[in-house]
Amino acid sequence: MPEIGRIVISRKGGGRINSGVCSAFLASAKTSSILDWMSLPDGFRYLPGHFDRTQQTALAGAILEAAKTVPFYRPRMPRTGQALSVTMTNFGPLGWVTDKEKGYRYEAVHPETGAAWPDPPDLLTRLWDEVSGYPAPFEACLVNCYTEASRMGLHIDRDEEATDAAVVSVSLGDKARFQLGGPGRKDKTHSLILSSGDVVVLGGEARRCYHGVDRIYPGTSTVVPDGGRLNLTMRRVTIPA
Ligand SMILES: O=C(O)CCC(=O)C(=O)O
Repeated sequence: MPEIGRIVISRKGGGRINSGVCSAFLASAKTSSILDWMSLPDGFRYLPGHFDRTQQTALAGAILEAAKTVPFYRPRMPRTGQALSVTMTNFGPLGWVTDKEKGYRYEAVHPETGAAWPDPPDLLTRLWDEVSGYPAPFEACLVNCYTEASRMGLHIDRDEEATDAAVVSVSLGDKARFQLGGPGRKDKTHSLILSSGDVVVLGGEARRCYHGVDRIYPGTSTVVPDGGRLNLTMRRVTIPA
């Protein structure tokens, strides 16, 4: 896997420019290089290694514990019913779900068991308070489970009313190649290797940008007991009263 240094990236709408150690940007013919980071959208923040190994293990454990009552299920695309390559569950008062019949939406209960989504771990609540800059708590924390073959196509998160709130994302387990583009589907994409413990914040302009995951690097972490990658994305769904 190409790695060219350890850097921290933050664009001005997202807060201060960080310093410290982190993972890696990479370059390819189709994607931008580290030298292009100034063209990243405002409001993008990358906090590498935000969670240490102990915290990563605690988060992975909390997810596996939650999965006993709200098991990972296989979501389906609206209309076509095509299965996504990730499985999903949620924490919080609301959870993001999708199926053939009703499509993308937020629901208070698991689509198969009818169980309420569990409360999120305190580590996530604290992270939101620290980095989102939003005056109300997140309502949904989607947990995506990736195997080696899983991908997440380029998309913009559009199912929330509170589009002024950042989306805060935590990576656990195997490394993944995250892609961040612009507001147009065909805009140039930047690629960033996300490692276990890394946090990404999509606020400001970045909140309205295409993003996705086009590769998983299997066997690159032991944080998730059975291997693979878990990604948590925290979102405010409704506009606070
Ligand atoms: O897995 C990731 O890093 C990104 C997840 C994502 O884009 C989403 O859940 O909307």
